[in-house]
Amino acid sequence: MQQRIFSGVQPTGNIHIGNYLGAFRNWVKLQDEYDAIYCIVDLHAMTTDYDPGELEKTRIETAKVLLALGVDPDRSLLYTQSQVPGHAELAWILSTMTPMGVLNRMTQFKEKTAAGASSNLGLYSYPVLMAADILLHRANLVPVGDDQRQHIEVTRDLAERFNNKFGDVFPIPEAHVPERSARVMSLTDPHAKMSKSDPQPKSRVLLLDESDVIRKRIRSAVTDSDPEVRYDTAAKPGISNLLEIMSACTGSPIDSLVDEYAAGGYGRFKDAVADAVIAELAPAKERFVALENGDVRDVLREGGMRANEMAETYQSEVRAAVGLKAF
Ligand code: AQP
Repeated sequence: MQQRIFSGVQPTGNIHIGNYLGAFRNWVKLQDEYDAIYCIVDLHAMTTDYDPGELEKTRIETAKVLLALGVDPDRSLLYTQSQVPGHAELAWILSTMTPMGVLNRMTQFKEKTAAGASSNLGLYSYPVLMAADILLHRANLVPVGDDQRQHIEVTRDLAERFNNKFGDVFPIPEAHVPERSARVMSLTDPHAKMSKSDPQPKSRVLLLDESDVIRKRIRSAVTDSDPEVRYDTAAKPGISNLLEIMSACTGSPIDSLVDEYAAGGYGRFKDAVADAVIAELAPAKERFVALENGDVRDVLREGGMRANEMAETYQSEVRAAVGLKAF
């Protein structure tokens, strides 16, 4: 049987090149090799402060970005999490076997609350809902950025706990993290991950940024005072981050980029990085403009119905296993 992949994205706006290079680019590639399911995880987006009207807009915009990047509804299933009640139901079942100690270790919860997010129960139990998202569809592989490794470990642990207690229901999924650019760093602080919620817009390049904005962001990226372009994440984290981004966008190995740009100063190198990012994003930006919101809604409606049918079949197996078989 064909292996299945599942992955999700929060419709929280500000989709950036980290999301693209770390995850979405693989989503597009892998849809030819795997049975692919991609989900706009709107229930997750409610775990931090949000505006309902804005959420409505960003759900459509996120789907539009994914379609523009090449997620193809004829080859993949694309839908929103709230269309499929099985996500929340399975999350509840899994939560009954999640030790608090496991959740207490989660770095994302610690980082988000330290940055000012309210420490609500939904944010705390985010990894349980994420495990449910993946296990609901019996996924074998989860294409994500490096920041999600810890959550995939929790998913594997919960799948094993469930299988040991109730029988072999879930495959044990694996993370699929790209070799390069799995953790794109902030342009204003190369020690922190590029992030949608960073209050500084200068910290990221958005997929929908105009070319002149992209160039400005990259030119102002924090680097260091020694003008040699060299890959050294400890001594030159800013330049190393730009090298990773450029390598991911051009396909050229980092060594050959270093040979080409070692001398000549940071200005020339940063301009070349900007050219590479602009060229990489241009086709998707054109397709984004051409997509109609109505068509995107149709894709999501259809995807949600199919995902719900599949989830219902799978959930009846879970209900039977845990003693909740339908009468
Ligand atoms: N900086 C990054 N580098 C590589 N991959 C990244 N991802 C996120 N940031 C980077 C990957 O993008 C996918 C979708 O992300 P998400 O929307 O589910 O996660 P997120 O945590 O909301 O994204 P951000 O930008 O990190 O936002 P905040 O500021 O809310 O924390 C995931 O596969 C993720 O690994």
